Amino acid sequence: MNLLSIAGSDPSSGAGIQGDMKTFDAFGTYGLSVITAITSQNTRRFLDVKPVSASLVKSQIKSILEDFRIDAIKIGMVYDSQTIKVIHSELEGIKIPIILDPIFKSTTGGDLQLKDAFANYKKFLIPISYIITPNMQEAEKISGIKIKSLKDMKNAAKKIQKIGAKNVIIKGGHFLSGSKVVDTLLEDKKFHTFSHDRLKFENHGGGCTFSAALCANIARGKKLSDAVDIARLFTIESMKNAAKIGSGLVIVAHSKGDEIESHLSHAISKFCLIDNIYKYIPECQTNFVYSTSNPLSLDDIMGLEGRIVRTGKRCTIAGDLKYGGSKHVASAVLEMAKKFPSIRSGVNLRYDSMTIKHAISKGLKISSYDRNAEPAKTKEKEGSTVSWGIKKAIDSLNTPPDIIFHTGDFGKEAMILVFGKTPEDVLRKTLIIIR
Ligand code: PXL
Repeated sequence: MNLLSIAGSDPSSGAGIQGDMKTFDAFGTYGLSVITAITSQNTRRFLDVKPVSASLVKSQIKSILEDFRIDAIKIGMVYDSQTIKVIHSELEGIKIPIILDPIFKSTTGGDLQLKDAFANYKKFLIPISYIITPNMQEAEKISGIKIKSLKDMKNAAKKIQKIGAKNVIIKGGHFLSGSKVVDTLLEDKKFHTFSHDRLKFENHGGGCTFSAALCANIARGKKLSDAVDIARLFTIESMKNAAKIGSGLVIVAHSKGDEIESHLSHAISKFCLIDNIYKYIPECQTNFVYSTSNPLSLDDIMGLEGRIVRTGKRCTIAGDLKYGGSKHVASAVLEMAKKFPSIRSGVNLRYDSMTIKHAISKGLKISSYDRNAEPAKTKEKEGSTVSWGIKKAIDSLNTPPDIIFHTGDFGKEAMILVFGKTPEDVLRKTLIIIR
């Protein structure tokens, strides 16, 4: 998954482009960047800002869009009208969701947008956004409504939607009794509200973290209200973990997002880069899975909805990572995890007796089963062969094998399955086997 952030540079790396790249990474996505301005700031004060020329912003956007498939775009700081106009002309009509994070002031009070750019911001960028993510002050500025109640917040969201944003999330309403903070999402015509406890200290990077996390989760195909909720919880966690890196404000510290997805996604990318790996992709192609701990069903195991496909002498990743995305490899891991709960990841490779000999010589623990010996009863049951086979292969074992293979059956391709505790562990064993 590739995401693009069009935003300003923050040398303290809590917010701006640098913060976005860290958030994208935490969700296992690849971050590309177009820099609109350079700021000089730290956790105590704001020193200076200069925009990058509009023509250079334009050519940066072109350079990314002509080469990469982009799954979602986040727009953060845009300093002046010329930049706003080129971003609009480059992105207008594009079929990629745009997450617009209005940025007017830095945490330490510096101006991040020229006053005379605001009208153009409303005219050119808000209407091309799939969702806009203002906090209370920004929502008041854009809507012209003073927000003192949930009703005002909802009216402000409607007004901002009228300006042209398809959906609106206003963050940080603090008018409820007690210490609750409320966020309001206007999704098309429907309102959703979310609330959490107010955090006690100010931090640097929370706003950018939220919109970048939202961008990642919209790209991953999450339902909008779910994407908002995941991004909120991730941001709250990052704010709670905020660290005193400099001598002023604390800086958000990102936790790992969906660790399952991020580990698996990294491992799959590395797997595809292994020299000659295409030779190990079977006819039925490859899946690579990672399970939550103690899985109960295939829905607890993440895998590719498509496959890792052999394309000439390379591998291509087809489809997205989803819980329930794999049937065969996931069934094998599910069966393994019943007896050996530490085993949570697996990949299937093309069978070759030489590969098995090599794995044995390298000290890996091997088991196997005979598909021909499967009783007619389980054969009839759709999808049960793998579970039956794995069970058979581990029945008499006291420790988990690294590899289980079978040599096929009439019309059924022989196969090797590599198991491990994590995707990295599976990757390590795969490298041992094929080198
Ligand atoms: O958090 C908003 C933001 C965005 N972009 C840049 C910033 C800040 C806040 O300070 O500096 C470059």
